[in-house]
Order: sequence, then structure tokens, then C-alpha cells
Amino acid sequence: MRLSRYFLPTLKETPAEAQIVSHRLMLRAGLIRQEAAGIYAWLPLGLKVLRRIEQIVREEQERAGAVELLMPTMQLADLWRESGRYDDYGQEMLRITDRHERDMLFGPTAEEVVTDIFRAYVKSYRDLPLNLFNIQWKFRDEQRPRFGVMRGREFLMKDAYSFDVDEAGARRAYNRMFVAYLNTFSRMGLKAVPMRADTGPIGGDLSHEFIILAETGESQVFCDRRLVDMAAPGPDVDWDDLQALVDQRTALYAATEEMHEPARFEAEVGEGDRLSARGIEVGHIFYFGEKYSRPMRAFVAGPDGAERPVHMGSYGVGVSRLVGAIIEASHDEAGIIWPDPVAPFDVALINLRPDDEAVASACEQAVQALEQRGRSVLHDDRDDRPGAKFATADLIGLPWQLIIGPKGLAEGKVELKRRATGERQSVPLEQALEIICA
Ligand code: 5CA
Repeated sequence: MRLSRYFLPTLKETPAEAQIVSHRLMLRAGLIRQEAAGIYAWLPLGLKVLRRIEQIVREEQERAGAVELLMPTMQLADLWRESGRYDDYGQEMLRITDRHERDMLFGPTAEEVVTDIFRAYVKSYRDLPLNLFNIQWKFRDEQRPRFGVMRGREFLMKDAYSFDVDEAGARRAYNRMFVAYLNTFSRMGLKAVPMRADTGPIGGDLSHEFIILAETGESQVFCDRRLVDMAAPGPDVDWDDLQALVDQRTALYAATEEMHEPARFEAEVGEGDRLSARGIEVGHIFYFGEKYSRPMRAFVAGPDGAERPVHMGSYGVGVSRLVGAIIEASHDEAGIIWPDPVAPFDVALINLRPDDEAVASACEQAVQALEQRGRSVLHDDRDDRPGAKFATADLIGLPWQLIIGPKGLAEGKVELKRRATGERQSVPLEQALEIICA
């Protein structure tokens, strides 16, 4: 992609309204634009990151056995009257009346809709277990939308819903999502710690939040440091028997403020391992049994023929929030440092003299070779000062910067910079390409 033909509206000034670094950088790097409080347009570069995060989430959901569908953003109030949540949900729910005076709402979550779909088709234990997920925009009329996409009113969520014949099955489903989440966040270069959590308006008695540690996090968290150091299990696990893996992690103390028990914390965790920090919640999983299936009559026949409410759980990931969370975890003074798996492009190609024919043709050659090998390139071919181009490249944080100018070319060399470390090397173009594609 040529930058001269792209749409990358970067800002020189730091926007005054942004209080935390990820929000500032997202505005400055031209990733998002605020259209109303807590409501954002995703500009081209931001959209690419969002899509890559979404794809990692999708792949790990599918690996854990979940099946994707897409539910509507607009929901009928009557479904929420059936579950009993319509009046409870309060002002966070955006309520809308259609032309027929029918009460509707912009979905803040989708337990009711998915239960309605389930009960229409599934009647027998033979069709279970089932886990359905979608990646869809949600709306919550938050009282204090803030920190950009971290606490928006409109935000993208991955929400999965599991259906099992009994509690034992539901726990297996819960464990699968627990491990899928560890792997998902690890693929994005994040360390997410599972913590015992309050269930809030979703309900249920077993729940974990997945928290990224960051100074600007909204929640205070307390945990055993050894949990932070534990590696993600990876894809090669026995997906039908994850209890030991989950137990190993839930045995160590980790709790959000609402669930924190100071006396237990001190008794269970050695002084040197006690970690009290701020955190960002990027995922939340719940087991709530028959909370929705009983009032909404989502019943299945068991092996004995008797009908009983299906056991459910729900599992959320804040897909749009993750864009901000990743920046909180990975940036420096000069800008964003994208982890390779979520970067909007792999390489920033900096053309130091677009009007020099030899430089222009070397750049073309580099773009072709990189794209042939499956690497994406943002080619800065604009007529601008080198200093401005370097600043833009650092700000938008692509993993590699490939710098081509007349002086180097005369010696047969280009410059390659790794954004994360700042390490630079002056090498022939072929060698630079090898290093990038290694
Ligand atoms: N139905 C359940 C799980 S599917 C649910 O709604 N869970 S939740 O309320 O915890 O939301 C799931 C995830 O969405 C959260 O962990 C968080 O990462 C993200 N999220 C929640 N509210 C917001 C918001 N206002 N802005 C951005 N992300 C949000």
C-alpha cells in the first residue's frame, strides 16, 4: 500500500481529551475518530488491527470447538421480559421503539437471543454439547465512557454461549474456554491472568476475569506473582480433560477488588510473591447453569426421556478494548510498538527520496519481494522530510522499518530497523528481506 494513496490522518498535537497513553496514541496514529461520547469510527489502520485481533479470537474459539454464527444488534424487549432482565438492566440498556410501537433494544449482550435460537432447534441431549459464538457490536449506555475504546458505549465483543446436559458437561465447556482464553491472549503478546470474579448482572456462581496488568487499568487486582509467570498451555492439550490444567491455575490466589480477601491473600501467598496492581479486564467467563434456560424454557430431553433446563455458560472477550490494552502494554515515547501477530502492516518502507529513480525502483522491488512472501508493506512514498517519515513510522509502530535512500543504495545497502528494540543494521536489500521474512 502506498501511503500517498492511503488514508492515514495522523495528528501532531496530543489530543487534550485523552487521559491515558493508548487513547492518545490511537488518536494520534489515526486509528480511530470519536463520533460521539464512547462511539468511534475505525479508520483504515485501526480497522486492520481490529480485524487481526478478531481473527486470532475466532481461530482459538474454533480450536476449542465453538461454532460461529452472527446474531443481530437489535433485539426484542419481549425476550428480555421472559428472562426477567428487562427491568433489572437499568439505564445501561439503550431502549428503542420501532414504528409499530414495539419495544426494542440495542443488545448489550446476547444470552436471551442465543437461548431463543437454541430452544427453537435443540430438543435432545444427543445434540449436546454445543457452543455458539459471535463477534458483534454491543451497546451499553455507560455513565462514564472513557479511555477511548477501553470503555466505550459501542464496542466489539466476542461472546460465546455453551449448552450442556448437566453441570459436569458445563464445567468441561467452561474449562475449554478458560484454556482458549489463555492461548488467545498469549498469541497477541499479552500476559492475561485469570482471576476469581463477581458475576454482576450476567449471574451465576463460577466466574473468572482475564486481566492484563497495566498501570492505567480500571480495576485493582491482587494475585500470586507465580501466576503471572506461567506460560499459556498452547494448542496441544487434551481438550476433553483440562481440569488439571485449570486447577493448577485456579489454585494460586488471584482476585479482583470485589472478591479480594486480604486475610486469605496473606495466609496463602508468601510475602515476596504478593502482587497488588492495576489491571485491564479483556475477558470474562461465567457459568450460570439454568438462569436463562429455566425461565425461557430451553429444555432438553435427557437419556431417560425426562426434560430439563439446559446448563449454560457465557464467555466474553472485549475485542475492541484489546486494541487499547495491547497499546497500554506495548509502546514507548515515540509511539506504538505492535506485536507482530496484530500489526496492521508488517513493514514500514521508508523511501527517503521518492523523486530519485534508483531509489523508487529499489522500493518497488522491495514491495514486490515482500508481498510475494506474504508480508504486508506500507510504502511511505510521500514527498516529505525524512525526519517526518521516521516520526510517522515510529508513531504507527509497524514491527519493521526498511529505509531506502540514495547514499546507502550507492554502496549497495539499505537500513533495517526493528521497532521494538530500536536495533538498526545496514545491509544489502536481499539480506534485509531475508531477515524480515525469517
Ligand atoms: N455476556 C457476558 C459474556 S459473553 C458479558 O457480557 N460479559 S462482560 O460484561 O464481562 O463483557 C465481556 C467483555 O467485554 C469484558 O471482559 C470486556 O473486555 C468487554 N467490555 C465490557 N464492557 C465494555 C465497554 N464498555 N467497552 C469496551 N469493552 C467492554
